[in-house]
Amino acid sequence: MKSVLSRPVAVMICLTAMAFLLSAMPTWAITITNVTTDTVIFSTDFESETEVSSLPYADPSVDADPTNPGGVGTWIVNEGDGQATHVQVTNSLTSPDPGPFQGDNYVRVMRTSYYTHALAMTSAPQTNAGDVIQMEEMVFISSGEQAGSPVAAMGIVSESKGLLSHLLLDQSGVVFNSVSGSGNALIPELVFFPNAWNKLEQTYVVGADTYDATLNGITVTGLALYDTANVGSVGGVRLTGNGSQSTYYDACIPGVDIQVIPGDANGDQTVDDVDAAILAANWQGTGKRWKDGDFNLDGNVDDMDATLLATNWQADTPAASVPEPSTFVLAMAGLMALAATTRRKRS
Ligand SMILES: [Ca+2]
Ligand SMILES: [Ca+2]
Ligand SMILES: [Ca+2]
Ligand SMILES: [Ca+2]
Repeated sequence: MKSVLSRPVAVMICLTAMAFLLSAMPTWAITITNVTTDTVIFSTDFESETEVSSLPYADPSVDADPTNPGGVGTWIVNEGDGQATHVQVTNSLTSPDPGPFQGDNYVRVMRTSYYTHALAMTSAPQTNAGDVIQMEEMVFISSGEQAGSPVAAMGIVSESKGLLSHLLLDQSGVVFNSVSGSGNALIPELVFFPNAWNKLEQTYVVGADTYDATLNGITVTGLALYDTANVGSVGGVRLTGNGSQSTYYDACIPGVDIQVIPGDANGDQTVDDVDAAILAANWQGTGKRWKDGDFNLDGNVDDMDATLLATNWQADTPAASVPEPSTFVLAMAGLMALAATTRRKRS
C-alpha cells in the first residue's frame, strides 16, 4: 500500500477498519455461509486487493482480477476471450461505473463471450446432505444495458463448477430462473432495480432439487435448479456480466437492508417526486414493470399503483409511519396533476 497518509491518520483508519471488519465478519459478502455448521466458507469485500483500477470501465492498464488476500475462499477468473479488462476490481466513481456499495473497492464483470465470469470458490466443498448454504451479495446493472439480454448475476455451482442454480437479472427490472433444457421462467414476485445497488441472496440445502432466492427482501422458495445433475456438493458462486457493459458486485453492509417499498420505482429507498414522475410518465400504460410504476405487478400502471405510491409517500423504510393526512393529500394532488399532464400530452 502506498503511504500517502500521515502515520496517526493511517493508524486511526486501520483501527477503525479492523473494528469494523471484526464486527462485520459474520455477515461479510460476497459471503457464502454454511448456516448449519455456522461457518463462513467464502467472503470478500474487495477492500484488501492490491491491484485495483481507478479508471472507469474498461481500464486496459491493469488486469485487476480479484485474488481475495486475507479473505476466506478463492477466486477463479475466466476472461473468456483473453481480454484482461473483462473482470476487474475497481474503485472508480466515474459513470458508467456506479461507485462502491461497501468500502472503496468493488468488482465489475463484462461478458463478451459465454465463458467470461468469476467464480467465488468456497474454502472447502460442502457435501453434507441437509446442510443449509446461504449466500449474499450486492449487484448493480446499469439501465443502459443491452435490452432483453438477461444477466446471470448469481449461480450456485457444485464442487465440479457445474451450475446448480442460475438466476438471471435483466436491465429491464425483471428476474428469471433458468433451467437447463427448459429455458428461462419469469419470477414475477421478484423486483430488481436497474441502476441501483440490489441485495441478492440465495439459499440451497445440499442434496435438494430446489433453492430459494431473496431479492431486496422478497423471498421466493422452491425454485427449480438449473441442473439437478450437480446436486450433492456446493463449491461456490458464479458471477457473470451482461453483453454490453459491466455488471458490478460488492459486499453487503451488515445491518443495511435494501427492501422493496411500494411506490419506490427507482429503488433509492424513498418514495418521492421522482417516483411520481415515473408513474405519471407511464400512466395507463400496459406491459409495464416495477421500474415504470407498476407496483402491484399486474402489468398496468393505474389508480391502484397511484394509491400504493401515495400510501408510502416519502417513506424511507418499509416500516415508516403513515404520512400525515395533509402530506397524503398534497402527494395525491401532485400525482394526479402529473398524471393529468401526461394524459393531456397523449390525447
Ligand atoms: Ca482482469
Ligand atoms: Ca467493497
Ligand atoms: Ca424512489
Ligand atoms: Ca399495476
